[in-house]
Amino acid sequence: MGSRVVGSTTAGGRLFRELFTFGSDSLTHWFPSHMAKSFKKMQAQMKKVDLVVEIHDARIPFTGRNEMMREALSIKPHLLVLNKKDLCDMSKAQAVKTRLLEEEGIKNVLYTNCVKQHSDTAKKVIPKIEKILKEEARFNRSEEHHYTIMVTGVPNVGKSSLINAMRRLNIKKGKAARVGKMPGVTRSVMNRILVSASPPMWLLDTPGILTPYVKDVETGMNLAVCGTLLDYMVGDEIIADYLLYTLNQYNKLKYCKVYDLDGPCDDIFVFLAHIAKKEQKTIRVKTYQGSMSVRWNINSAAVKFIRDFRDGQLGTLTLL
Ligand SMILES: Nc1nc2c(ncn2[C@@H]2O[C@H](COP(=O)(O)OP(=O)(O)OP(=O)(O)O)[C@@H](O)[C@H]2O)c(=O)[nH]1
Ligand SMILES: [Mg+2]
Repeated sequence: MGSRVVGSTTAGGRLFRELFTFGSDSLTHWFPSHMAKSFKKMQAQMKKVDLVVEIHDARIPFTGRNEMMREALSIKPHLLVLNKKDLCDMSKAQAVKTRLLEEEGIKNVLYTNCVKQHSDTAKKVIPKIEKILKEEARFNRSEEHHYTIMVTGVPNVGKSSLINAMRRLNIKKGKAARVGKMPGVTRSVMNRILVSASPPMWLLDTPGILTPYVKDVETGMNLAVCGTLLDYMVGDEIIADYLLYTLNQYNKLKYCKVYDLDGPCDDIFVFLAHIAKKEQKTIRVKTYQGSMSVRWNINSAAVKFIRDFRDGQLGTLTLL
């Protein structure tokens, strides 16, 4: 992995850092054995599958999708679902769709929000799948009257949530797939889950699979900010620093109001110390002399900043 990301100099006329530097190369390889096993299993299941629904985080439509998986599964009709619509900047949606078509030939794109109370957008998935299968006549198994759909994507983008939302909305059934805040909740390719009675449609939930090598620092950090890598592998303070850098570059300055700052800040330690003071987050540390001393808890402030962003408290963001 390279060591820096180049950004623009100003946002709203203010001067920010031009580069994001990343000290180590340790982020390049994360491919736990369950991912390798699942990938093989998914390839083996392919012949039974009518269409692949690839889910990705709507905040990072152009980074982090698994290229290896894309090639392996491209033999089937494909729908790209950009989930977490509530967290992305929807004013960019048309530009995103145009660029996906022009650069990658992806013509079927749908935005969804799978959080329980707002999951109506998931209703559009089945009609869209039916439409694609009708249009792509060569894939249409006319003798069959039911569909098997494989749901793929990198970790934590909402694959299991989409399956549950579709079940809830179409057949009024409860949760069938486990969901969680941390990546890596689904560990193996699951049995088929019924999500629609008419037409009968079964979905295969799969574990999030990353490419074995994250190709550059920007991709790695974008995945990290969106909670796709395990935070401890990257480091809370590094993720927080990249997030601050990115919010400034995109002129997304709602954080100033949320944390009562007079203006934007580009120094992560000044910024985290401010949050720690505001939230009264302290930590007791042992000094060289052996006595205990109370300090501002920078790490806990970083965790709060990242969590606030992921919960949508700091506004919406789409990284182009
Ligand atoms: N804000 C928001 N959060 C979502 C949405 N969809 C899912 N989530 C949350 O994202 C997290 C991950 O959801 P999962 O459905 O477990 O994701 P997954 O892709 O199955 O994850 P793995 O099985 O770990 O690969 C959970 O905390 C969900 O509640 C959405 O549309 N908006
Ligand atoms: Mg899952």
